[in-house]
Amino acid sequence: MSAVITDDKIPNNVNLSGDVRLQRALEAWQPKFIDWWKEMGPSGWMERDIYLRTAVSVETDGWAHFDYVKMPDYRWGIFLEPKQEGRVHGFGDFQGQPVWDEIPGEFRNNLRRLVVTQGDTEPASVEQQRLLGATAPSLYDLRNLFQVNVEEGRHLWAMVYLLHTYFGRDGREEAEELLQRRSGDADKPRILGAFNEPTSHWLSFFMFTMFTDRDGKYQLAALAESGFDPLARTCRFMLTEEAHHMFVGESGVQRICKRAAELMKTGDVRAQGGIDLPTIQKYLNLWYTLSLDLFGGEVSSNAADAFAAGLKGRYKEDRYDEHKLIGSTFAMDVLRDGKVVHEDVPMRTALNEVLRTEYIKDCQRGVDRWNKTLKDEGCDFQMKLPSHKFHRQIGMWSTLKFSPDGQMITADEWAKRSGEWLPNEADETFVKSLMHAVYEPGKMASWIAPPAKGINGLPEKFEYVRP
Ligand code: BYC
Repeated sequence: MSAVITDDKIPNNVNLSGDVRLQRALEAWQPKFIDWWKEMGPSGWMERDIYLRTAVSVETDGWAHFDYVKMPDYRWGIFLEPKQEGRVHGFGDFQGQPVWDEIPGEFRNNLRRLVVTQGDTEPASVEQQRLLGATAPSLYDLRNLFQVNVEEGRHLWAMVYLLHTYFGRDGREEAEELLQRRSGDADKPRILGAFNEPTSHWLSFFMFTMFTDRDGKYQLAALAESGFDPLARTCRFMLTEEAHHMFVGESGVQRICKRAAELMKTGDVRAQGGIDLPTIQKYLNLWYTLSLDLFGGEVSSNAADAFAAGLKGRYKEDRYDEHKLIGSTFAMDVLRDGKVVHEDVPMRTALNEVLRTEYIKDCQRGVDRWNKTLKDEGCDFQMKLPSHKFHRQIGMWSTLKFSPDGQMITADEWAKRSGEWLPNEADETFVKSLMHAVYEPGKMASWIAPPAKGINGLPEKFEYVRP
């Protein structure tokens, strides 16, 4: 195990050449991945030189090496954080015992399910975004889209490595299926809801990277605590890459808000080619609530089992004093006989809600920064996260209807009003009507403000994607 990533056919820091059988199996999967990338990756951009960051080592100074690369030549590979000698289980029934380098048989199925679910999201997001290059608001944004895409491709590699190495034949079959499911496909959809939703324009892309990638941050952080050490180490390295994706989303929406606020000073935002703030709020409502669903049910025996077995912990487990969670409870809203009541729920079964609560706080911090931008522009409108009960499709709130401020409403009222709260067809048509590619270095589409600075210290007018 070294920090340096090799130049092998499959770049890695796990001494892949020391395990010929595994190396062969992954080398057989590699061309299928490339075929999938060419078919389902960014459409029409494969021959272009893109200014991308690639990992050359897992050390702080090595994971962000910038250069022009053609996307199919990107160094997808297997990068794990170095092993910490003496690491022990940090939580659950095995707390204090040495972490595992192999999976005990009784936990194999549960762990495989988590790894497959995580792995499935990565190619799904690339599929969702594959047509966006045709309408990029600038070369800067185009390059950021591709950076996100190639890294999601690498995150698929991270999970496929685990499947091939630790799950035998089942794992190899799952790795094949990860390349066969398709986002939004009626017959073989991706596993989780949000990853089958269309990301048909850049406002949805920025909301996706703000809210859905942020779910990724929290899920990966929970898996980074795992007592199955190879999973923990691979997720830790993935988290370093994930931060950029959320930056793309948060700063993207912030720039759209800024532009709207600027245009408000001179007239109607839409008429001047901007996206008005109430429309931005609707897309926030949509993508935030789709992403809330990704945390699973509020009360979940799956979550309790994963915690007990030491497979999936909480966000930054170190912050807590108690790590077994036997006998403790979490106070949360639940449904009892059709009514919302606040109740103590056994902590282990409430862990999806605990993680979702941390996520909500993090989303609020981002929304606060957007609101500061609006205020600085002299604008009174403030963006707001809707209630966690609003527009849910997974968990206990999905059986009823709630308004954005969390009031229970009838199905009739929902039918009448949901078009005020979520993007309707007219909004979707309007937003799409603004999406025209701007490929001239330094130029921006009418609906988005320029970024505060360029990539890697370069100017905003740098040619991030060569013609
Ligand atoms: N859609 O006990 P429950 C990312 C299913 S994003 C559809 O309530 P559990 C990324 C569930 O599978 C991070 N089905 O939930 C971001 C189960 O089905 P089975 C991805 C759903 O299991 C942007 C049943 O409902 N990370 O990285 O405690 C770009 C009851 O489940 C959904 C992970 O997913 C849904 N939303 O928790 C690129 C981490 N939710 O098994 C990448 C690994 C639940 O009964 N996964 N179901 O048939 C997990 O930790 C858990 O599987 C979940 C669900 C948190 C997702």
